[in-house]
Amino acid sequence: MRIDVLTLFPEMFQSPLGCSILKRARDNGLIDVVLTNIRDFAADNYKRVDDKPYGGGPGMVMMPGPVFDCFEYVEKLGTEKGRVILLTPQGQKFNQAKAAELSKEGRLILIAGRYEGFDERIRIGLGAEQISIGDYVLSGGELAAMVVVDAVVRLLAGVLGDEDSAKDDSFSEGLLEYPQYTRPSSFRNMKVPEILLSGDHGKIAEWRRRQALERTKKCRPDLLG
Ligand code: 6GU
Repeated sequence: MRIDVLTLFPEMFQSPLGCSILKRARDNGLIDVVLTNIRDFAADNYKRVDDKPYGGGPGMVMMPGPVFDCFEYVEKLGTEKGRVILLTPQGQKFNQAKAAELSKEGRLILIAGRYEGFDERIRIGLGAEQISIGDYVLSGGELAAMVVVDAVVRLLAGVLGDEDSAKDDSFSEGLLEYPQYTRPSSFRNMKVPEILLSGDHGKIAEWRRRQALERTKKCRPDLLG
């Protein structure tokens, strides 16, 4: 998968992309992440990318020109058109189903905004879909873009080893994950449930399923519908 990210702060992405699973996926050639700085497409000598909102009001709005020019440059870097996604609090809320859907694509083009928002003509002109990662306000779309990249990439074939397979993850079956334990079997007088030490794989699977259900009922009843 090719992932292009258009952002005013490409340096924010270096650390998440340079560690752990995302780093391994890049090193193994499973994903190609290309960061492009929208400011490089500013038209004036001050490198301006934002301006005051028409009609007044607080904050600044991302100008359409630099984002369009950046997008047109980035689009040509790849062979396929890809899904174009604006990260904005106005978007559809991101979830595991959306991550699975995006993981089927050959190319994603993510656009992270700063300031009070994008000039509306960016969304309309680029035919972009909008994604939000939750009902709270971030200072910009960069962290949201990283969340989307991480959730999508770990679903790609070959990214997770068998050891950290995604199939038992919370949400993948519409339930939270069952409780996990590792050594020691007794820690500060808290014991690992006996069943997990029993070696009876049928019983263990049944216990885990019941725990996942109970946990979901208690912590996230909304998931059970
Ligand atoms: Cl995508 N952007 C911003 N600025 N805030 C958010 C968000 C995105 N998703 C949730 N909050």
